[in-house]
Amino acid sequence: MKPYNELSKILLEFSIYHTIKGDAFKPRAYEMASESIAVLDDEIKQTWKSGGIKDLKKLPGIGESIAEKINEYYKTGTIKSYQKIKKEFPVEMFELSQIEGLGPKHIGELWKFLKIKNIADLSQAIQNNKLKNLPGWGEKSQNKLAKRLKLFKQSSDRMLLGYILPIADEMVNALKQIKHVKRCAYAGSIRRRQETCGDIDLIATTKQPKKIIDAFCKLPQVKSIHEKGATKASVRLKIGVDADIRVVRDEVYGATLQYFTGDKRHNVLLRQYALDKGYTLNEYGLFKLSKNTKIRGKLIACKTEEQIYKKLGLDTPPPELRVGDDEIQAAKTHKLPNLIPYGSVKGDLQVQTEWSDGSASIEFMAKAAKKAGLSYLAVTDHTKSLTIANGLTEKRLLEQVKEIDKLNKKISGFKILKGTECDILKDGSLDLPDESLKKLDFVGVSIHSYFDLNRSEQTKRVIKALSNPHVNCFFHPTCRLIGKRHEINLDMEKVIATAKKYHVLLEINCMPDRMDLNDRWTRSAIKAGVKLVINTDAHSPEHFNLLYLGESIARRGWATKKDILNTKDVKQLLKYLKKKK
Ligand code: DGT
Ligand code: CA
Ligand code: CA
Ligand code: ZN
Repeated sequence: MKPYNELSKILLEFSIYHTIKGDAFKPRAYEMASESIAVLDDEIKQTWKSGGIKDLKKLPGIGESIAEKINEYYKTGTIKSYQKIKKEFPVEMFELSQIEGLGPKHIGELWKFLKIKNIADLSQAIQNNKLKNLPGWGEKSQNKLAKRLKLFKQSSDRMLLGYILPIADEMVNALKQIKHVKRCAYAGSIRRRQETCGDIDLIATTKQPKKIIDAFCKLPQVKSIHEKGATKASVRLKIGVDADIRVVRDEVYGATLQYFTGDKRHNVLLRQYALDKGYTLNEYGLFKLSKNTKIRGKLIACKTEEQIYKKLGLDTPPPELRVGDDEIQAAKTHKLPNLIPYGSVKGDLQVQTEWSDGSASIEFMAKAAKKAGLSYLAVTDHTKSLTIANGLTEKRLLEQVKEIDKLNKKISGFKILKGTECDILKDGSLDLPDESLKKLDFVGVSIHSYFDLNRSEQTKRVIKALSNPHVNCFFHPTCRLIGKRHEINLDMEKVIATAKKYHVLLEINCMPDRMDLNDRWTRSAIKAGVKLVINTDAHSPEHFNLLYLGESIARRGWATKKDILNTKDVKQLLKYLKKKK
């Protein structure tokens, strides 16, 4: 589902391969390099072009040997040592690793015992009950994997917003460069900022449709062409989804954009609403209904969306709200919310550093956040029970607190807050004692274990954690990973009420596969009067650029600026947090 490019896939396969071989350090380095290349390929290539291996090595998480491999790939389009690995071990490691819970160790075993190379082989083996008899597997783990495989297959034809939106942007920008193009935009689920999208829907206006269609079909993102007509085309992209384009005259831009933005339910309701008022609405415009159905009625509006909604007596709902729920009613009574504008978040309150499983130092992360336009962040490294993430003990946390004090003296115009992402243990107690929590500016808590508890146990566990007087925020509350892990079984209504009672903030986590809270729970929380924060959960510097994803969810959840606490500056934020103490 991620648009891993070839190089980032290769690097991830190196990581998996070295894990299978029992290497302790290489895997993590390759994994981080793979992530960086997936997100920042263009920038990294630029760095390489201008400064070669030497500058590549300066990037966080890229050492000597990885820099050499990246160099070889950019130069020759392949890596020799990688081809050698694939001969010895001809397994689609990347593909298989996309299934939650299928780690390198398992991938190695599945090849060793059953010669499983890819997803197709795996499905077959599960169907034939082959896994349960493997050493260390059993019926239960086979069933669990079968479920995860199903979830993976269900979602594999949709792409996460965080990955598809930048590509849609690139395509729109490329088409806008063409002389004959007057306007160009993406519509559909991407414009509505849905958490996953089925395809890219583009609209362009021009007097020369053929030129635009030709240019669209030749974009570098395109892999093959499904259909190429005079005013529309449909293609397959290299990243594994389709893109459609519709080319129209500039006069009807508004009507076409409205129609193709959807969603379908919103359009159906709006069309019915228009009919009731004596109009008909389609992708070419809003027309007065004529008594004689053979004559097309008079054109009323088509140039802009605003014009169309206005002629119908409605305010224009922002695309994020167009879901066919109660937005048309709100538009009619001027009750649409004043949504939080993009770019409103001033500080990031969940940031991991190299003290636990992040890739960069506190100072580096602070500088990157500042560069991304933020004025504060909270360092929230994991705590000790999360051993795989090198979680902090009380002692190390104290050392970190001292280091942050020093850094704050050194850096100007930016504030680093002392925080934690403290694990909620199975019984709802916290992984750090109150004495440690007391010393921090910002205490976030989260669940990273026992995802399978039943509803009443899981809810009790969370309520207990949130009732600790030092807790400020509940991170990624439902723990779902889109396409990989379902929401944990939690009575969210109760959790929201608890957050309200104890003044605990709920997080909207911006990681593309988390987006947690989602739009629905965001709206419920706001209705209940709970304050929220939007955090990137950054593990490396480039993650600060993901804030817009959380803002998308906030907007889809009808949030205004005042609902999101980290739109405040650091002074006001600290004042709010102190009230609790
Ligand atoms: P997706 O691609 O599954 O993430 O979701 P959308 O909403 O982008 O759906 P898509 O690509 O099938 O169509 C784009 C928009 O075009 C959709 O939101 C509304 C409009 N549209 C497409 N087909 C129909 C239809 O049969 N009736 C109506 N009213 N609108 C349609
Ligand atoms: Ca679409
Ligand atoms: Ca479409
Ligand atoms: Zn976490």
